[in-house]
Amino acid sequence: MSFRRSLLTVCATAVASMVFLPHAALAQSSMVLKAADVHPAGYPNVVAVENMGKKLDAATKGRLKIQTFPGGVLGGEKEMIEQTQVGAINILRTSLGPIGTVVPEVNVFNMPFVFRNQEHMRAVIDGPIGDELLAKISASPAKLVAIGWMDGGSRSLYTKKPVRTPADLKGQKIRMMGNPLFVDTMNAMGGNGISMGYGEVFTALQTGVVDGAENNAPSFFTSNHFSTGAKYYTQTNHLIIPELLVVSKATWDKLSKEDQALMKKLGREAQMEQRALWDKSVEDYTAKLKMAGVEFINVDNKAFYDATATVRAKYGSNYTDLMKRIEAVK
Ligand code: GTR
Repeated sequence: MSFRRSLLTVCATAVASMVFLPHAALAQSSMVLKAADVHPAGYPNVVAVENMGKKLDAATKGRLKIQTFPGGVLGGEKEMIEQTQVGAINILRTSLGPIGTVVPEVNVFNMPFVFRNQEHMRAVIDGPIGDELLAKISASPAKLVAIGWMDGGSRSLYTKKPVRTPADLKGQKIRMMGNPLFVDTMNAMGGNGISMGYGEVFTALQTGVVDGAENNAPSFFTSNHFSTGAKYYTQTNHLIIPELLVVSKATWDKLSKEDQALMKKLGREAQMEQRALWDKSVEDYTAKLKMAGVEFINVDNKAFYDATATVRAKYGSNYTDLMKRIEAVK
């Protein structure tokens, strides 16, 4: 084929494909979605979002991709929520804790001991109540579209002095996530709750600005907080807070209906995939913490449950019916 003929063939094919391409496909531009997380590469939530990106890439033939920014490189969780609200970050995996300050309706899941255990929390987020809360976030003025839950296990206390009862927390400054509900929770548990971003906790523990903090085993290990002398890990399991995958509303509105449906489907798949990775990582990091000399202290958490009744009464009065429905989930 001569050069001229082959050029003509290329042009003709290009014109034909433009003619036959559906209008919607022409309108959909390529996008690389920035996905942020405070956790490092390899953490279950980060891996689940990376895998979601691979599926999205394959399903859209490279038109939509996800680029992950782990390790808090785009800021602390509070700042990342703000950046997602304005569309500077497209996808965010965040704890529901700080989301409670922008969508107060979700605080029902942020209350101490609202779930009986992790299985109960999973049954709730997988069912109609979980869907309702995702919808509430998306319908709120927060400019976030919630496309799936993730597992954050349960949070327990780590301190430099052993804690067995609420009385042992007296005078101890304990870092809590940024939401007044958590400061109230720690104060009710007997300590002094100090609200602070995740990225500042290591130095605060090292310098004695705080005496302890609270988190799940994977976060306790990967944040290196255990290496600051906070080596007593009291199994209070006081907060079982699910985590979220949200898309910036500004980004969402640029997606076609089909792409939005695809993102929702992949968000739900990420929810299930992260859970399997999560269970494995809790086991691994628990073993690593023990190897590093962390002492796990088992307690009867009834005393902590009773101490926080005032917090459930104060915040729960906004969700009396919902709390009954949560309790009724088997
Ligand atoms: C982790 C959670 C993070 C962050 C952190 C914290 O368990 O996965 O999203 O909220 O806790 O304590 O700030």
